[in-house]
Amino acid sequence: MGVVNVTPDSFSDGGEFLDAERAIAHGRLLVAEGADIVDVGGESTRPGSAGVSAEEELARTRPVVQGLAGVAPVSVDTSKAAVAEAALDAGATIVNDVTALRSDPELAPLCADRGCELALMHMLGDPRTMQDDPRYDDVVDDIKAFLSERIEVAVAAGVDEGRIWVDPGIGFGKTVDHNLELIRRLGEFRDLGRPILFGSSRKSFIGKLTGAEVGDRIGGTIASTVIAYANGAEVLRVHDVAPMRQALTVAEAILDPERAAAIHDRR
Ligand code: HH2
Repeated sequence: MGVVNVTPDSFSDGGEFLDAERAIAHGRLLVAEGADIVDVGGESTRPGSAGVSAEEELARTRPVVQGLAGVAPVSVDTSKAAVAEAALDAGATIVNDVTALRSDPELAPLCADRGCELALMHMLGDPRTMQDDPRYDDVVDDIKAFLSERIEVAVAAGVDEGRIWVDPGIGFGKTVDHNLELIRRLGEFRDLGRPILFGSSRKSFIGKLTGAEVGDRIGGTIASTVIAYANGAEVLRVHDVAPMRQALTVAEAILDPERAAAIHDRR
């Protein structure tokens, strides 16, 4: 899953793709580099961010979704039903909600009605407060329980359980140690019976461990994403698709040679 942020303030690429034409060109490039999905977002969720109106978010994302819809499966990174609806109308097939249906009561019925895929992510609190001394009894067990409850909420609203993906939300209300433990024990999320989405791309725990600035965290992104893949993650959300695709092709050939051969034959 390649990231296209149509925002002025995303933590690693804010302002680069605010213009729709540039965002579409970037999405096309990510697909050419090997992305199977493009994730289009119009609101930053970086720590401390304040949020934008639905009108603004919709105006940013709709033309980009429209421009990429024929190129690859498109997901829309939003918590707002109005934005998701416009994106689904424009050709998106996946809704990626970092609040796991806690922001907008209209989002679950919309996803149920449209039969789209729905990614549910864990976040502690909201982006303004999530990094203020986050605490868990057991970070994996607590987040598994949260995701299990959010799956139930989605299913109760009519969402097909078979279309739900789960995401532990690396960096969303977690210390460096929480993030490392989540990656180390990611396989435990397989108990939920749903595909695991994982996003560590360029995140601050890599900077804290290595001292690398945000534009220079590909090595840490690859290490954490390959380990997540080895531990069962199926959808890997990254900004830097080309080096990640190469790393995953090699990881897959080592860990899952039959699947790698089948994919190789298809290409
Ligand atoms: N991370 C970000 C945004 N959306 N969605 C899922 N499912 N999982 C993630 O880990 C995730 C996400 C943050 O990254 P980015 O989009 O680059 O930054 P920003 O929120 O500042 O736009």
